[in-house]
Amino acid sequence: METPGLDLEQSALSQRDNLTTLQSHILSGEQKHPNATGSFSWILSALSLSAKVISAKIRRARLSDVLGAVDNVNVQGERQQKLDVIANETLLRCLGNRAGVAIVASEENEEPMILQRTAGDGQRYCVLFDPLDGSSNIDTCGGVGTIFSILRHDSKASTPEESVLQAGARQVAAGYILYGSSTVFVYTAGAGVSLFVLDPSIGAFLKVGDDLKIPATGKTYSCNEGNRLTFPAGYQRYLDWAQTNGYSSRYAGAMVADVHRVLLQGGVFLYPPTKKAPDGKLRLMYEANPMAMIVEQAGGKAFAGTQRILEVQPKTLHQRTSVVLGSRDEVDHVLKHVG
Ligand code: AHM
Ligand code: MG
Repeated sequence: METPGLDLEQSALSQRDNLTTLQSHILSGEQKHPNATGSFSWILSALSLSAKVISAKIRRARLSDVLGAVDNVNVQGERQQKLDVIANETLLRCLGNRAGVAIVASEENEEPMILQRTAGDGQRYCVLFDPLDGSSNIDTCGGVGTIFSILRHDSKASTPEESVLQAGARQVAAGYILYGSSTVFVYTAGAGVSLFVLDPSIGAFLKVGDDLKIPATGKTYSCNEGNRLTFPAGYQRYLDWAQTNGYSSRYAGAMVADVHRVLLQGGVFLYPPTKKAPDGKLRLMYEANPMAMIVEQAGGKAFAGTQRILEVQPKTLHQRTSVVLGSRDEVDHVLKHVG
């Protein structure tokens, strides 16, 4: 039977593949857990709704007044782009009425927000997100994304911040949405990584890949080489080694786009410490942890210096970290020079 508007011949799905939407994937995941309350599924469906709304806004950039900067400076001291603000508000509005969400924390807001104050039932979650990663790409039609991390809420914590300050290894789920030449939703709940593509003609994310695996090798490195002279010596030695061994450089300037390429094609993504950002630029809780969970679930590796990112115990919500992640063997090559 054909679904109106869905051109199966043109899609990656063959005529014989079953069609699975993100929604049905989530529901079948829930059925595997007899004690599930449905809270977790509602959160994922809120994230899927946010992704569709944000994607639609991005697709209309330049047609609607969504480009450029607003007057605000966010908690990171960066000028917010209009779409940063729109994406942040969309996520807050979609997650705001979901019963399972106890706390949300956004890269754009200084403090985590408490959404529900009722007594904890052990099934409530903290949702952390970077609403629009790589937003400096927006004005030039480059790839941008949303990154999210879901943690169990600690109802005994005395402050919202205390509840969310958990090592990445304790994430219940993590994922990202890449608004690129198509909109893709990549997610893991700890049992492999699944990939969905938004079919705009029917308004649904369709599954195109399950249990993704990063190739163990890939002769591509992805970093901002403009900072090379201020990288610690080990990273500079790694780049010398990579360049003399025939590696190519690929850098989109948006972590979501760069990590997505590494996930599908292999290679390594690195954002080392620099003179300007001695602890690294990327945020542990909003960017590094969720990406590290996805990469590890896909058989890759993710390190901050010589420590596994997922084992770093966060001290503050907006903490920065250096990042090396991607194909198993490629991360090892970097660590051999850095360690
Ligand atoms: P953002 O969340 O403010 O957009 O910043 C994070 C982005 C990452 O997506 C990307 O990997 C990195 O910053 C690029 O930084 P640089 O311009 O220093 O290379
Ligand atoms: Mg970001």
